[in-house]
Amino acid sequence: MPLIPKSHPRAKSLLIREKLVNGFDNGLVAKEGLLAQGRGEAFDYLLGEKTGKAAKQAIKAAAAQLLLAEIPVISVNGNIAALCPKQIVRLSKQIKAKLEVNLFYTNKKRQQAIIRTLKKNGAREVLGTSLTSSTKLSGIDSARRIVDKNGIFAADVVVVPLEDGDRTLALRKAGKTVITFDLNPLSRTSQTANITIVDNVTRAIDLLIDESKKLSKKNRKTLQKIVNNFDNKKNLTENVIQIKNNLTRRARIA
Ligand code: PTJ
Repeated sequence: MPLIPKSHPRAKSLLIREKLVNGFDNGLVAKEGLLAQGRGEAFDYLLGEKTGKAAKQAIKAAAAQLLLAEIPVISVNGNIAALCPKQIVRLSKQIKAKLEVNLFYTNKKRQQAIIRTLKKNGAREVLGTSLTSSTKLSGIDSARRIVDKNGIFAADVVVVPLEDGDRTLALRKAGKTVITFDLNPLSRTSQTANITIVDNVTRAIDLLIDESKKLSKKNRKTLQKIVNNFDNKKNLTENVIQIKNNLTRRARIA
């Protein structure tokens, strides 16, 4: 008998947890990554565990921004490699983005395990481990400062899903456009990114792939208009209002 029966009311959420735990057992996820998932889950609960209107708008803006990019790069950490390796590779192919492994709790063994997983899922090249092309991004003291000259360092648009607090600002200061997935609309990363998708990455990633496919038929002027019309601060506020409305509704039911 499976430990998580399909009929369990929280089966979906528990199965996502299993992916993280398996990712930890297989050397992809940092211990702290398990805690990060817990923090995300709490916000997901408050958001109603669905992709809201504001998240859909952010996904559309992110797709347009990625299609406009000259050198888009997707930064991959342990949680992402465990949660959605197939989709992250699919997205990179759809928008012609490079993949770069970049860890906060860095170690060589985990880097290699993540690269192996991405390659098993169809990635041709994964940057982030070459000593000859590595360089430092200023304004960060963590291991995340070590980046590839041909990857994050050269990028004009960087996707940093499930990010800790210190890199987005440094990337912005380096003139890059930053897109993130973060269930916490109040986090420093959410507040500093150009486009924050406030949704569970396991739901939003497929929507971003679909939207990128759809928008790839549009011309640059249309894509630029979508980006220009997007206001991240306003979008984050809408997410906070979504949480507030959910809580108000639940307070009435209780
Ligand atoms: O693999 P490493 O070494 O690079 O480490 C990665 C983690 C995630 C451990 C590291 O970046 C970290 O400590 O992140 P934080 O500071 O815990 O922030 C992670 C953010 O992602 C939090 O705001 C969470 O709410 C959010 N989050 C967690 N799970 C999800 C999520 N957002 C979207 N989808 C999720 N599944």
